[in-house]
Amino acid sequence: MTLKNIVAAAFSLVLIAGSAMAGTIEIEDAYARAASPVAKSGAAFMHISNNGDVDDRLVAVKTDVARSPQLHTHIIEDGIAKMREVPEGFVIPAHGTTVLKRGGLHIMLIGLTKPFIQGETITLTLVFEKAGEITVVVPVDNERHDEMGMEMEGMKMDGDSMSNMDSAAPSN
Ligand SMILES: [Cu+2]
Repeated sequence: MTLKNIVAAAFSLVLIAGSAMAGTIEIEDAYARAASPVAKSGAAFMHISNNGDVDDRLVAVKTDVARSPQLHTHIIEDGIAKMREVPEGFVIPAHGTTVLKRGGLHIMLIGLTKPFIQGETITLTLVFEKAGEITVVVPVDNERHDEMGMEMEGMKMDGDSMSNMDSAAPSN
């Protein structure tokens, strides 16, 4: 076992509360962020692995930190990066990992009920089609930059969801 694996294993034990051993789903490297202390929306990212023999699907997220948690992806339309809700959810393939990251699939937290303070944690309950509900304690890391360094500042939202967003400070 490499040091990285050991760290990841320890990290996931800390992150997953309660039903960590239930089902075949494993959550690693979760973090959440918002663009500023007054941002009205935030986002969460993580690696979701499926150790089972059948595909599963993340279909919803429940949390008390946002009035409207949504599953989002990014698309490029007319050369502009935009976010779209994914109503069917995210497939977690059997013996595979689905990565939620900046610029890609993510959990959008619209209508924050509290500021995201660096170093604090939020609690998300992920609802899977087969594995059921898994509650994850997610550290807030507003300062983290993913490997691609893809910044989404200024990105536009489509449609009605725009009015729910903090357009002055998109947080993803
Ligand atoms: Cu989004």
